[in-house]
Amino acid sequence: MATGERLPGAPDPTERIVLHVDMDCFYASCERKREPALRGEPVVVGMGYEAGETVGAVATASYEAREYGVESAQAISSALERLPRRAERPNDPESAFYRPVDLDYYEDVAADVKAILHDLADTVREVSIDEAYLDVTERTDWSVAEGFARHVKQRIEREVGVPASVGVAPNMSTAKIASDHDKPDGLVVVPPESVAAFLAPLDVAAVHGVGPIRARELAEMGIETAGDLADADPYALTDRFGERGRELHERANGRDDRPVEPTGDPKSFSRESAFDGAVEDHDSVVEQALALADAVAERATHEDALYRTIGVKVVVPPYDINTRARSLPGPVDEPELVRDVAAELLAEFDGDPVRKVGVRVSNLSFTANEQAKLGGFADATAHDGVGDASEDATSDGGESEDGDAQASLGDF
Ligand code: TTP
Ligand code: MG
Repeated sequence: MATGERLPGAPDPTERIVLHVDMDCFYASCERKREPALRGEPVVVGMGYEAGETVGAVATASYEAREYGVESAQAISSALERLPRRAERPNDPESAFYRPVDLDYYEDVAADVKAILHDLADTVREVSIDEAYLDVTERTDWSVAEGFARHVKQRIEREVGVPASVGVAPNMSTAKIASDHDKPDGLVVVPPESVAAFLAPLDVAAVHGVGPIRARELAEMGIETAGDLADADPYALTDRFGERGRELHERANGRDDRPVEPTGDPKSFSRESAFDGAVEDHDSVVEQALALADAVAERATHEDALYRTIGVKVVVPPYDINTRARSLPGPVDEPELVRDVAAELLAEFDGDPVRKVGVRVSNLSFTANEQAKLGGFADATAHDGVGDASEDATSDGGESEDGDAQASLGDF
């Protein structure tokens, strides 16, 4: 039954083209924009370097300064040991220009960059002052993606005057790794057929979510490259790191089906979880889905969101993604209804092996609408067992629960 067909015209999540932009040594580049004499020189942006000051940290350093070991979050005293102030050593090339943080100015520059990004993509997810994901599936094609990415870089450089690194890949996590791969002034395109070969040789620390501590723990398990992580036993990773371990395994394998969602109110809340292998016992699948339904409904309640559509996602081995959804007559906040509808939608998959199950509420409204709770359709719908609710299906491959760039891959 659940053979993984998609509705005609429904987007295939594996066919996204995602572009990740991360500005190079951003604060330092902004300083160079207004003070061109700093171009090509070691520049350190931070606090606490003025005479009489001793406490402060480096916000960022230009790549010339990084060659001396100066880096973000370092104590300013350590930076000054490595590179004294040019003001005090005018003729010493092994010294740096220190500048204070001027966030207002950097935000102005960032706004100009973001305006260009919005012009170049239908969907832009801004994740920090100097970083954004673009879904450019409709704007380009893999055969010309490199030219498109070059155009993005050139527009930023020409119109704003600050350098960016760009990564292009079929999903967010791989695009982020790609933008980081050849910094500064990087441009790395990883088409779908190259994802595995691109990731495999990278140091495991390149995988987003692997910091120095986790990298050490992974090394203890004999995992040093992203390829090692991709080949590792996901259950061993889950034992050691919990659900996060599974996410890292997915990322190392280049799998990440989160759509690029604009910042702001989320479009949906969803949770999903993978089984240890394919599960054929329908009751177990439903039981898991009910727990997910509760978590999703709780999240919606917490965010003051009403939802009009309740959906499920069922992944059948190897990677057939099936989504089903039902729309209600009006927006509700009804945890019981999420459970009931999820269980009903899953009935279609009774007997199918299931690798992963997810629950989602969408069609959200955030205006506190007490009417919905007090007056009417919520109760009516629950009464009727949603028998008169219209049914539809979505195949968007899922949406991120909170959309954060570091959001759990377990969300859809
Ligand atoms: P990043 O993008 O992490 O760093 P970057 O742009 O300076 O350098 P890269 O070329 O490696 O991307 O952060 C963006 C800005 O955020 C950075 O310019 C300064 C600020 N920042 C801090 O203030 N403190 C920090 O610890 C970090 C990491 C960044
Ligand atoms: Mg940056």
